[in-house]
Amino acid sequence: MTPGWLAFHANPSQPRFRPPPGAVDAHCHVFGPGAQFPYAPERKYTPCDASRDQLFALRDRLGFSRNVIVQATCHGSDNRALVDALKHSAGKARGVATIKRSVTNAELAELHQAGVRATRFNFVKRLVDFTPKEELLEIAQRIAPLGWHVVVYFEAVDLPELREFFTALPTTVVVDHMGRPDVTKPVDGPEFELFVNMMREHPNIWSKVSCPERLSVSGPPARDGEQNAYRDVVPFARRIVETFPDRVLWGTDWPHPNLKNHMPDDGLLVDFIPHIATTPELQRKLLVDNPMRLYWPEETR
Ligand code: 0GY
Repeated sequence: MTPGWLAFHANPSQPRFRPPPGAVDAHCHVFGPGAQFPYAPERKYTPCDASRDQLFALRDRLGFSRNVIVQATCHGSDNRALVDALKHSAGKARGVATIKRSVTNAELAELHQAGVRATRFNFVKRLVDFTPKEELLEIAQRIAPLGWHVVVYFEAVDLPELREFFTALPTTVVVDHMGRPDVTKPVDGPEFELFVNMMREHPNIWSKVSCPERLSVSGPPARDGEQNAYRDVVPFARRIVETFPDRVLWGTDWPHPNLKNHMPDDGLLVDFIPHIATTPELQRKLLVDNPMRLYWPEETR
């Protein structure tokens, strides 16, 4: 297990970019507090405590209206912190849980009632132990009738091996962080093309264009120049937003678990949005229409 953690940014700057009304932060987490909701024994890192109230305060500060809270590996399949946050969100948060094959129908119904609308399959080897694909497929078949979808997290080098599994899933599939492309490679090179092609051929596959701070090699912005923030990630995210404007989501990834060196300023992450979604229409789809359709469909009919 990785010892220690980096604390999230204590005083994020006020973004210059104003998200459209009703904007959704569609990838963020709550952690613990560990004394109340202990971290999973099998976790590979220990995060900083990050409470629901701190998340909701950040939401308001950044100009967002809603959250999609994603279960991270440090809480394993114990979704209590997530459910607690959903229940205290006044309907402004929905969730992505981690579930095991042994989950009962009653437990699924309880998660649904709390606001869970998806399950997450994590294939990032540094984060999780291996789960056989037939188990995951069985879970996907259990959650499909609830109208839930599957969120997948993996590294670009593993896509050739995982593609067949992803494209066989019976639900909408949302890919975290564009499948973690190597942004030192060309945006139209074979590795990213494999991902773009998968989305092109499978209209049920969506992508989060999130986490430039995890993908960037050029690094964070200088204090006075967010124009250059994570600039090497821009062509990748922009390509996905412009090619699939109705199947993209964006999130802060607060409180940025498991980052070893650099902790982003969440305000500057929001200022990254107009670089990747360059028109008000693309911004509205990315931040409002798409996440609402996926997580609050009853409000968009
Ligand atoms: C993220 C990214 C990471 C961690 C997790 O579930 C997790 O622990 O997703 C990571 O280390 O890249 O999206 O929060």
